[in-house]
Amino acid sequence: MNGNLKLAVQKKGRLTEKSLELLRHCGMEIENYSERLVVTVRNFPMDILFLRDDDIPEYVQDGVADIGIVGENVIYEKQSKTDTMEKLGFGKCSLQLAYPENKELKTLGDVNGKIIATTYPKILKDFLNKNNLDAKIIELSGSVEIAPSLGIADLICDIVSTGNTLMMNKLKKSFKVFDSEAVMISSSNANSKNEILNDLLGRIRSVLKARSSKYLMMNIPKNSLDEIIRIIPSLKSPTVLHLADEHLLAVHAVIPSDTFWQIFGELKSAGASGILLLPIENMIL
Ligand code: PRT
Ligand code: ZN
Repeated sequence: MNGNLKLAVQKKGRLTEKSLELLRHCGMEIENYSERLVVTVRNFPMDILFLRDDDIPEYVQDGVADIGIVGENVIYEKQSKTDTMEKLGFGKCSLQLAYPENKELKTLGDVNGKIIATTYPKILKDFLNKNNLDAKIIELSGSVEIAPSLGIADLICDIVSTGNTLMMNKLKKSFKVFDSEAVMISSSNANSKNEILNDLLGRIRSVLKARSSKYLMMNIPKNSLDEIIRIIPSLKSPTVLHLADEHLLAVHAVIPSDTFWQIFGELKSAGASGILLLPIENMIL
């Protein structure tokens, strides 16, 4: 066994590409992995284990892998004894109760006495218990959305992302049971490889930070500087530069990505022109 950090990633599924993309943004050179179970990163002391997502919590819990990337829904369902180190901002979805369009489900209490099909019986059971509800759970291994039309369940409890699958099966979402996104989990064993792990986490955090921020550049009339500074939700004090035209200034600032369109109109009204919004590759604060 080498001393490399072992990271478990989903072999083939919704989290695979995004997980590898994140690692590549962290500077990792990962060769073509398609049919391999283990790949060693060329320029970082880490082996990537490709597994089914359902197996990742247990492999990490048992120390076969030191860390893993998996959805919170799977961690909860598997009741694994692992630590969540970082939310990764992708694989976002929610587990929702959904029912046939031609039926009514007005209050959560209407769930009482119903039959609910799901692939997440543990999460659903805890949700029902927490809300003092009594319903029968049918566990299916897939294609939960067809259970009501087959007549084997009144409702379903399934993962929803865009809502297209529900719509195609004439189902309506009603109550949210659980929110999920991809997270990095670790086992207690990972401690012995703390240095590598801290290096990886530092890189991941700086990439995530950079993704949630943008670099804003614009020219403004000199006399609107105070107003512009008030409008910009800058992480730090904005940079103000003189231009050849003495009536103008250039203002640069790092802003949270999701605020740009909220302030765009105000910036224009305050006289800003030549507005540029650029992605940030990496950010170390
Ligand atoms: O083979 P393996 O066991 O590894 O993969 P899997 O088929 O069990 O999982 P996979 O690849 O489908 O999903 C991996 C993880 O991605 C899940 O555990 C969630 O954390 C996350 N995720 C995010 C989703 C979705 N979005 C999602 N939309 N997982 C599943 N879905 C399915 C859902 O089950 C339903 O069938 O997509 C359908 C609904 O999508 P919309 O967009 O039509 O609403
Ligand atoms: Zn799975």
